[in-house]
Amino acid sequence: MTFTRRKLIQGTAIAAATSIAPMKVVFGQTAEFSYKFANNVPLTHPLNVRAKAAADAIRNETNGRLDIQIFPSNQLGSDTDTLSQVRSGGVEFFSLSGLILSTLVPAAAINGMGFAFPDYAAVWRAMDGDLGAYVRGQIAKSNLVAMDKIWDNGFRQTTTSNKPINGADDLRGLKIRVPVSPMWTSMFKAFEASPASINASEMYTALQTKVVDAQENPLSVVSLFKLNEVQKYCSLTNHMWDGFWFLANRRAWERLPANLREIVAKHLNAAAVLQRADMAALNGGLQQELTSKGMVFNATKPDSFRNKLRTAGYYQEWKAKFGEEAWATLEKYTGKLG
Ligand code: X2X
Repeated sequence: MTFTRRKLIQGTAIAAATSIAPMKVVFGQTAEFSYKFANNVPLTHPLNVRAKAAADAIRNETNGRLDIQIFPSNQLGSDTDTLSQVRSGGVEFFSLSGLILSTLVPAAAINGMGFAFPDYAAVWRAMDGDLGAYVRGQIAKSNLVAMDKIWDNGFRQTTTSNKPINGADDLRGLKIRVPVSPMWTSMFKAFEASPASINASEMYTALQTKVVDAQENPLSVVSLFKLNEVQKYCSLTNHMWDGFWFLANRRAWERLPANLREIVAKHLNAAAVLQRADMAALNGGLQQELTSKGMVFNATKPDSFRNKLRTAGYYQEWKAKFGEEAWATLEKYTGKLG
């Protein structure tokens, strides 16, 4: 019996038994591979909009053999939990900031070096070039596979409930939420702030209950997580660029036949490139939108922040941690750092 006929017959039988719309049952019941994709952003984030379109395209092109279900907003657990699940295979796909991934793969934090990339052009040259290839090589040594194209999270800005940040001095003593990663803690300690490592899923509540007074994220996250409800000031610090690696559990990835893997990679990588453009368009209008909702913006100059990091030994420390090869690869795209 051919795959299609079997599918039809099964679908008809189930539909007859349950009177649920047959097409839905056919896909749901007969997908040969049913994989979960977890992430930490809401369904409305371009990452999920494009991932959903890619999942649909993959389902179609594989004739329903691979069904990818999306679990947004940390529904399956915090980033730290989900990282364990994608390593063990409980979750097949997970998109994660390289900086958080660095708790497992230290090199993955490198794109988050403070004030390294001047603009998106430099980011994509590096991440689609040798720097990204280097990091993916390191990721491959763990139990994970990273798709070639990294997705955009964005250049990060600083929001607070109590004062604008104009220069490095304003960060001193600031209770600021950062994601769980040594790169963030180290940077904000160098600024003499008081960083608290908190998963994205608990960020809103931590700000609302004043466990912390500040956080830092791209404007897209500020808006889509509605942080403007609990934060007043937004200082355009652009202190680092952060992106999401689209990760697969290695065994789950290798379980897919080669032709399916090719289809998946093709659609996910194409979706990443489209998502980058969505993010650029989204970010373009967000300052105005957030201002209309009551946030107060200010521009900053990188010099005061960079000097503070330099004096604190931040660049030296990370150069030693990443090693000569990785550092030289980064500086190929950013120019001399530190
Ligand atoms: O947790 C965050 O701040 C977020 C959503 O930007 C990341 O995934 C790093």
